[in-house]
Amino acid sequence: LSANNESRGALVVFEGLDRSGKTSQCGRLVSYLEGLGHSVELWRFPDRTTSVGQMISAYLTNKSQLDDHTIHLLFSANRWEKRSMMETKLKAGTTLIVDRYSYSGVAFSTAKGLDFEWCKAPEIGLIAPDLVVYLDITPEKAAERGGYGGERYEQLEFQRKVAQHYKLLKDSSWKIVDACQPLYDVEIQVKEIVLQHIIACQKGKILSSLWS
Ligand code: 2DT
Repeated sequence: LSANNESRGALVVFEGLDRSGKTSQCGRLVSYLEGLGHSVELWRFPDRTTSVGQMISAYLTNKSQLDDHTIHLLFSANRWEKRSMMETKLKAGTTLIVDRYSYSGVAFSTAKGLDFEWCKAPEIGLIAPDLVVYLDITPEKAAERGGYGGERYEQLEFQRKVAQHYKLLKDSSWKIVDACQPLYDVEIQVKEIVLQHIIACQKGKILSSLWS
């Protein structure tokens, strides 16, 4: 199943509320795909390693205060600064498993009260995912999983709003997976869906842009 030179990698994005299991599922999936011989990388947004990412990290950990529009644009800039590398990797045949993307950007900022179309605008022209896996869990169940960290946004009332706004973003690239199931059942479903999409990309599915 390893990619040949002519086939591209798939852009697979994981979205969902905090504590929905995104990070564990992404990690397990990447190990599984590596085991099958795929060229695959695990990415996440925000990417806190860049200078923009460090500003975002300071904001999320309450070490700095920023206007809501400003932080929104920084999250977007953090994706734009990785865009060309993303395209290069995909075209070279590497599948990217990405923990959060533009949907988090729009869902979280609109949950604070920013305008939906305004929030989408800076994302236009970024690479559209081939697949968005939405790990679906109610905010209450997610909270029961214990220990939101101390970061901004990790509060039940706010997560309720985020959940409502995620729903407005759902399109044909989304697959909703019930994240209340045992971890292992979620994992099996995720693997199956993702493999189908990797194969479609190898067969020549074209790359497209957000939000068209
Ligand atoms: P992690 O806990 O997954 O590192 O996320 N967020 C994320 C936004 O508000 N806008 C964005 O564009 C992205 C990618 C979601 C950190 C927090 O940042 C939020 C949770």
